[in-house]
Amino acid sequence: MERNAHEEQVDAVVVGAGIAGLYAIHRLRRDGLTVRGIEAGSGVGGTWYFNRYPGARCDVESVDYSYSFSEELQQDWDWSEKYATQPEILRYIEHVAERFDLAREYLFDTRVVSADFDAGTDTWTVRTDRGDVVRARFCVFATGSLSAANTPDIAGRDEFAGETFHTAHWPHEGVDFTGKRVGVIGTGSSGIQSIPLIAQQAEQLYVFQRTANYSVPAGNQPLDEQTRRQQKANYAERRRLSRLSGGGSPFSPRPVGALEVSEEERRAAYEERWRLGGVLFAKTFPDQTSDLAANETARQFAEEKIRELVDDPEVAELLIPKDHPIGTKRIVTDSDYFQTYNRDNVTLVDLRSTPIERIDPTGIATSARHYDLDAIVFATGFDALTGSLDRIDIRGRDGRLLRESWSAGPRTYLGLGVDGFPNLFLVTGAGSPSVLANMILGAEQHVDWIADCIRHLDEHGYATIEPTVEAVEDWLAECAERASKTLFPTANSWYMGANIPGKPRVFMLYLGGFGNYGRICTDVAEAGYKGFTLTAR
Ligand code: N01
Repeated sequence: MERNAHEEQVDAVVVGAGIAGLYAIHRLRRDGLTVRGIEAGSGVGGTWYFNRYPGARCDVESVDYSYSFSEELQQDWDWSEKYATQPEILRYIEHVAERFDLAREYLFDTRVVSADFDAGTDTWTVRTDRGDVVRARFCVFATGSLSAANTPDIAGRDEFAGETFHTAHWPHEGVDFTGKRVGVIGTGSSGIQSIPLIAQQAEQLYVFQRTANYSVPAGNQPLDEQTRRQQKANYAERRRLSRLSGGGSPFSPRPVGALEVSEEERRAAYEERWRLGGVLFAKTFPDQTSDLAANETARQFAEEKIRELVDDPEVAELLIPKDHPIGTKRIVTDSDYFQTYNRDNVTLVDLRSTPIERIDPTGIATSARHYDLDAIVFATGFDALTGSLDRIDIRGRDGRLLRESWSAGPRTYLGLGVDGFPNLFLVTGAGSPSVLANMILGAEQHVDWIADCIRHLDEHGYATIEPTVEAVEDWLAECAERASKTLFPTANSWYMGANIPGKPRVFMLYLGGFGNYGRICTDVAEAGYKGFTLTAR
C-alpha cells in the first residue's frame, strides 16, 4: 500500500508486531510513553502471521500459550483445542490487537533497515525501507527468535521450473498439492508438522531427510466446555506454577533421576509423558538432558515407539535419530508423522547415504537418482536468535555495528541489553531462556522488566542504561557453564548456530530455567540495575 514516509520523534520504537512487540506497545503506552511499532508483515502475529504451512500448530498447550496480563482476556477467550492451530492462534493475536487497540501504533509492510545511536543526544534514529525516519530514546527489538528464514544455497536452487515454497513464508491463500509430485526438504518441526498433511493431498511425496528428529505425538484433542471452565477457574495457580517452572508451563519433571527408579516405574513415567504429548517428554526426569545414561533410557523408549509406528523396518531405521541425545534439539510435536511413511505415496529419501547434488528445472538430483517434481517445499528452518538482528544495520556507541560486536556469538547481559548499545532492549533473544520456555510468558516477563526499567530511569533522571562489559562477560560465562553441564552442546542444533554455515558455534540460550531466570532479572532490578551503567540526563 502506498503511503507517505513518516518522520517523527517518540519515546520508544518497537520493532515487530508479534506476541512480544504487541505487548511492548500495550505496556509502554499504558505507562504514558509515546510509541511507534514497525512491522515487515501486513498484519499482526509475527511467527503466526508468516508460518501458515499446513499442520502448523503450537507445541505448548493453548491455555498456557496465551497472554496472562489481562484477567478479562484470559477468562473471555475460548481455545477450541489442547494445542491450537496457526489460524486459531493468529485469530487470538488479532483479537488482542483489536481489543487493546494496538495496530494503530504500527507501520505495517515496513522493514527496519538501520538503527543508529547518537551519543550527543542519547537518541536512536531508526530508518525503514519505506523512507521513514523515527527518532526515539529507546529501541525495543521484538524481532523474534525464529523469524529469519533459511533457504540453503543448494546448487541450481533457483533453476527449478515448478513451484517453490518455504514453510516460514507460506502463501496466505494456501496451496493445493492435489495431483502433484512434491518434494519436502527438511525434517525439523516445520517439516514434520506439514508432511502428514501434504501427503494427504499430493499424488507423490518425497521427503528429503538429512537428519532424523525425535518427535512425540501431540495427543491433541478438542477442549470441551467443562475442561475450559476448570482451566479458567484454576488460571491463577496455573500461571503461578508456570512462572516458577523450568519451561514456563505448569509441568515439572519428577523429583528423582531416571536411573534412580525401577525399570517399571521409568517406563510408566515415559508412557505417561508420551501420552500427555509433545516437548514435555524431554523433561520426564530432571537428568534427562544432562546425563547420557539417563538420556539413553528416554532415547530407547522413543526408538521403540518409532519402530511400532512404522511398518517398514528399513524406513523405521532411517527415521530413528542417531546423531544427538534426545531433547538436545527441540523435540517435535506431531500429528501422525511416523505413520505417514506407511502410505504408498510417501517415500523417504536418505540424504546421508545419497546427498542432494543439485536442483534442476524438473526436480532434485541426489547421488543415486533424479526425482521429478512439480513443487519443492523448503522446511529448512531459520537463522535463529541472531538472524533477524543481523539483517539490520544496528550501530551503537562510536558507530559500532551489532553484527560485528556479535561476530563470535551474541553478547548480551540477561538477554536484555548489549554492551555498547545504550537504551537498546531485546525481547526473548539470545542469552535468555527464550525458546526453551513458553514464549508468551517469556515475552511478558521481558517487556515488564523493560517497562519497569524505563520508568526507573525516568523517575530518577537518568538518560541511558547500558550493561557493563564485565556484566556481559560474566553472563556469557554463566550461560556457557550451565550449557557445559548438559548434553545440549553435543547436538548440531540451531541453539548452537550449527544449522547456518559460518555461524559461530556457541550455545546461545540460558539453561538455568525460566523461574530462576525471572528471579535473577528481578534481583538485578531491585539492586538498582546491578551490572548496568546508568547515566544522568
Ligand atoms: O527448522 P529446523 P524448523 N539440505 O532447523 C534441514 C520452532 N517451530 O523450521 O538437521 C538438506 O528444526 C535440516 O537438516 P539438518 C521450533 O522451535 C516450532 O523445522 O541440518 N536438509 C532440518 O531437518 C523448531 O525447532 C513449531 O541435517 C537441510 C530442517 O531442514 C524451530 O522452529 C513448529 C538443509 C530444518 O529444521 C525450527 O524448526 C515449527 C540442506 N541444505 C517450528 N538445510 C511448533 O510446533 C537444512 N536442512 C510450535
